[in-house]
Amino acid sequence: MAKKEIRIEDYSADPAAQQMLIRAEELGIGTAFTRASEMSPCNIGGAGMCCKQCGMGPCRLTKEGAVGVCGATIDTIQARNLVRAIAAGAAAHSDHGRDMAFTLKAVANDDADGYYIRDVAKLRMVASKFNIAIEGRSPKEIANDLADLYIAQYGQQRGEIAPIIRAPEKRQKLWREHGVIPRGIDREVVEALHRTHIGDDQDPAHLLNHAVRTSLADGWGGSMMATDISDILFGTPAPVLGQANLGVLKDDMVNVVVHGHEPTLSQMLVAASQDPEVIEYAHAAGAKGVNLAGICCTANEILMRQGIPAAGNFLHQELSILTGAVEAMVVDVQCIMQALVMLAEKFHTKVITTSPKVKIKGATHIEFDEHNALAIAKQILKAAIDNYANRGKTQIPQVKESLVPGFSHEYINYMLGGAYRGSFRPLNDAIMSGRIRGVAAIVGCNNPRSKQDWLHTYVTRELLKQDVLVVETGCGAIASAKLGLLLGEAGLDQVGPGLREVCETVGIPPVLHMGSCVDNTRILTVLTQIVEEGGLGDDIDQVPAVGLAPEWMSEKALAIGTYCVASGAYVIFGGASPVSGMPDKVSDSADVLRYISEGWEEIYGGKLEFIPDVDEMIQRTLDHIDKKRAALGLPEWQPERYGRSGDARMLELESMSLADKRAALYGVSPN
Ligand code: NFS
Repeated sequence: MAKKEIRIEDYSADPAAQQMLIRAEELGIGTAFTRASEMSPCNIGGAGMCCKQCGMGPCRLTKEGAVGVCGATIDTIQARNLVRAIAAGAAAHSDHGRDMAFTLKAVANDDADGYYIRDVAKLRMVASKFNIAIEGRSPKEIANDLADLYIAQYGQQRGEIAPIIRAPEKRQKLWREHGVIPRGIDREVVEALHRTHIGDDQDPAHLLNHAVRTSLADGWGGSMMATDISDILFGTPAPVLGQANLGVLKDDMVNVVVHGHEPTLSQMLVAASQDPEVIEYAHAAGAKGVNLAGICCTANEILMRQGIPAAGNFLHQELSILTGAVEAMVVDVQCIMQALVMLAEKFHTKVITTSPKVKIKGATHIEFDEHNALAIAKQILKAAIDNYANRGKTQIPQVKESLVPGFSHEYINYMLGGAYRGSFRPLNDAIMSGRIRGVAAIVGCNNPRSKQDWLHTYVTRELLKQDVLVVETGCGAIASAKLGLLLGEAGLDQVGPGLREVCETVGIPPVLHMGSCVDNTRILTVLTQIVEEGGLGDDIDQVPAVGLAPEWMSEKALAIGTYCVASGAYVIFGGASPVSGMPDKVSDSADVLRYISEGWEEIYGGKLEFIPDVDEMIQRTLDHIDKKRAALGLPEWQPERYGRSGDARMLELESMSLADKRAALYGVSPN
């Protein structure tokens, strides 16, 4: 069969990406886009039907009723594969949190040159949640105790990890009843590996119960602590103006692209890039200075705090090198393609690895150490500046968009009520009245198996038309940013009338950028506060909200999806399910698939589903939101009731009786 011809426009919805893909084609260079189209995914492994847990296999269960050499059934194999993926995702996020905790400890003990406690209010708030004394104590004393407490969560063997107390009480009780509260972060990850070793846990439901416990060690553990500490050390995000896409690279400056996840390195590179000594060094090399730009979640970390531009999301890492204008790509951990080194050899770009955990053959390794961070950051930037002279012909796409990121949970609280009346009340009221139909969190990666950014932005646009408030993180947020959806005024004419009123009144974009992927815990905190504020049920599963990862690809995404489900959310992933089996060949292969949807919904009120069709994804989101609204006794969503904000509406309301006013505003019948 002849291979289907793929056009550049089918690879990416982003015009900057399209320009770079044309350049790659002209230069005869392959990228993840072309490699994905040349290599079909393995449909046996992809559907979770391959077991390679021991040396008797790998066993491929492709026939009805087939079992592995040890007798393992398809359900056991799929559950084991899923548990391992979730454990890897939880390990990645949580290990990031561990390093942050070590940095906090070092800062508290004056052993981390160049780092400071920037947000003392958040430090005090977080510490007081864990009954750490704050009155009359210095920030460093408090930070030292908090760091000790957080570090202890990793090695704890019994009991419950501390941050669990931040979930709604009803949810904690449910978790306790089902025995899924993590005892210690490392313990759950290790146990996931133990249980999935040959000859261990073989009951799919029992295995998946541990997947839940491991994911909670991420969402309400490692990731949540990572977010807390990043805010304490680098500041809790508030709206700033930023820019996104490859057009942020500059022809007359030394371009340093920071790619990866941990803000400890990127924040220090920001500081070093503004250091007079470094600027002088760049001038001497004939450049106007050092231009820093981010890729992936590191981009989000420095974008939402300092407004440092984002060069792009996951699939932009190779494309940025293809501009020929990047002197150094500095990477730490996670989502870094090995292809970068081979690609960089075709240009002058230096790939610099910095983490003791990640080395890539052919890359330059300059190891980062938080105790000596500023000096190392300067050394890295000087290596990039030295490389400026080697730059050849460049082609920087003149494509970039402005955006306003930085909507932390704390800022949302503030923006709705101001400094004196900070509250979630207005948001709850807007949802209760139907002005906002519900909330969707659209998160996760790019995946070259689908057109880059298209699913993210199509789903976002369609839900906005339906008065659904959208919050975003990770590479999904950068997708929306690049296509101009994260600016206050942009596209408000295409937003539903009720949501538009709220956005205009509060002065916010209809899509709120909440940070990096570890910051998905901010969404958990927002949902908890919505519950605590009252009027939308007493647990997260009652809130009219849905989580979506339309272009997911990483194991971290599976961990996030699972902790959101366990927290009560309906979570929809795009693309293929890793546990789909081959229903036409294997009769009982739908069991794990059904269990993580219907089974988990019965227990946790949330479910995990994989829906390849984008319109079905949107329809199921809206159906779920409406179902939750109805269960709460809220009025049906009626878009024609709103959209006339401002004085005209106030005058109309003034002439009404109190009962009619209530009916008009909240849909409550006067009787
Ligand atoms: Ni999240 Fe952030 Fe992006 Fe996916 Fe990778 S960067 S941690 S995993 S690709 S969203």
